[in-house]
This record gives sequence, C-alpha cells and structure tokens, in this order.
Amino acid sequence: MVQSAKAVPSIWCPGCGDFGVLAAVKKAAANLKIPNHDLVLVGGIGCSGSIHNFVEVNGLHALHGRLLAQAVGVKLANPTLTVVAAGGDGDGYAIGMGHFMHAFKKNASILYLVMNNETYGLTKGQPSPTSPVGFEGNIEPPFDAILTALSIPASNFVARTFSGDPKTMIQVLEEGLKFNRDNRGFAFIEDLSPCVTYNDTYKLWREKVLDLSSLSGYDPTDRKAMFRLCLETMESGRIPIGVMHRPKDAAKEGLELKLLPDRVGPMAADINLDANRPEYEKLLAALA
Ligand SMILES: Cc1ncc(C[n+]2csc(CCOP(=O)(O)OP(=O)(O)O)c2C)c(N)n1
Ligand code: SF4
Ligand SMILES: [Mg+2]
Repeated sequence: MVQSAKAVPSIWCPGCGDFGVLAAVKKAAANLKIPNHDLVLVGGIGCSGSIHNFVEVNGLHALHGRLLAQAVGVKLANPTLTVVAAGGDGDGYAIGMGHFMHAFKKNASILYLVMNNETYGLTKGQPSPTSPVGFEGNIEPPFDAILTALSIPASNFVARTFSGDPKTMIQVLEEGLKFNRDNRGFAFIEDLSPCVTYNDTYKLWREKVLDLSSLSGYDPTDRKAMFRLCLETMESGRIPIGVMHRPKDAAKEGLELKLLPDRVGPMAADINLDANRPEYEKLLAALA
C-alpha cells in the first residue's frame, strides 16, 4: 500500500551506514527542491528496506526482492513522480537478482539505491551474495553489482558511493535523481553501507575505497574502459567508487516515455466512460 506518512524514529543500530544514506536522500531531494508528495520511496525487505519509514514521503514496503517491479509500476502509473527503490544486497542480489538484471534493460526512470553491507543484517548476519570468502563460513566468491551493471549495454546511470563519504554521496544521488527526472532512464547507485553490528567494515572500506575520478583515463561515458578500470582496481585490492557510467548523449530513453508518449499514466488518465467509448468500441471490433 502506498502511504504518505509521518516519519517514525529509526530502528537502526547506532552507527549503521544506512543513516548516511537516509541523510543523503533527504539532502539531495531538498537540493533539487523535490516536494515530499512527489517523492516515492519503495523499500525492500531488510534493515535498509525500512528507510521509507524514516522520512516523510510517500512510502511503499515491497515484497522481498520485488521492489523494482513495484517501483516501475509506481512510475508507470504516474510518471510525474520521482521514484526511488531502496533495499539491501540480500534483497537485490539474491532473491531479487532476476528483477535486478532486467531493470537495466527495461530502463524505467527510477533510481535504485542498494545499501550493500555484504551481509543479511536484519536476519542477524548471514553471508549475502557480496560477502567475501570466509565471512561466516562463506565459500562462494562475491558478486560485483557494478561489473554486472556495466555488462548490460543500456543507457543507464551507474555509480557506487560510500557512507563514510556523505558529500560525494549527495552529489551522486543528485545526479542520479536529475537523470531520472529528465526521463533518461534507470539510475543504479550502490552505497557501501557498513553493518556495524554484524559486519563492521568502516575501517577496512575507508582504507580500500578508490574514487575512480582521481585516476588518469577516467571516462564514465566509455563503458568498455570503465569495465576494465573497475576490474583492474579490484585486482589491485581496492574498491572502486564514483560514477561508473554516464551516457554520452542526453537522450531521453526512459521506459515511461516509450509506453506513455504523452506522459499521462493511468493515475491521471481520463477514465470517463463516454469519453473512452469510441476507443473501447474500436477494441471490441478488432476482436470480432
Ligand atoms: C520471501 C522471504 N524470504 C526470506 C526472508 C527473510 N529475510 C528478511 S530480510 C532478508 C535479507 C536481508 O538482507 P539485505 O537485503 O542485505 O538487507 P539488510 O538487512 O542487510 O539491510 C531475508 C533473507 C523474507 N523476509 N522473505
Ligand atoms: S543490524 Fe546492521 S544493517 Fe541492521 S540496523 Fe543494525 S547495523 Fe544496520
Ligand atoms: Mg545487507
């Protein structure tokens, strides 16, 4: 159920990286002057997925791993809304993996914000698809969402941020939201958001993150070069952060424009019976 509710006090552990994300979302929305009633947060299942309860906007608590389908539905119902889907690495990259891959191809102008803490925080610290080998008995190599995003040749915005660097997070979020509001398509931001209770990676990540924009040859419009740069950075033991893909041109590729060229979703469509009767008769005739 979509609800516009008063924010409630957060249930997160003190120091959780998700607080940085919450603050950055509020700040980016304020900087872009997005009215609260035009912003919809669709939360996944997990600690991170409760983010919509802590900010006074329209909120929807989705099914586990199905937040993208529900966020795309909200956008297509009313394309004037700014829609942010927000959840965890378990929600997005395990049960939600099928939807994750297709979201890049569908390319609806929504922002998907994954708070990656490399664990299932809410269920008390089991390994997730991004956990390193050895974490809580994990024997599988970790999955990298940025490399996956770069492997799909669609005109998306792709970036990774770190909760320990709020200034950059706000800038990147603003760019992603603007990308959506210009109907340019899907924006994916993975935030490295430590779970201080079950996997406190603040110190490690502070040492390991490397902002790719500081490197020579950095060009986020060149997908191939960025794939190589990310891979090489990871092979050198660092974690790449920054904007990893930004389409060269400003084409408006959002799914909502392809399906609703006049930008009127069902929410604002004229459902008056008489006005729609000729179209209805035409449909019936085509079926005869
Ligand atoms: C269908 C279903 N399967 C499993 C669960 C149990 N469950 C709740 S949250 C969660 C994973 C949470 O991990 P993540 O998405 O990384 O969020 P975090 O708590 O780390 O922010 C799981 C497996 C569930 N709620 N529903
Ligand atoms: S368990 Fe971890 S992810 Fe969940 S609120 Fe606490 S610190 Fe954050
Ligand atoms: Mg998690």
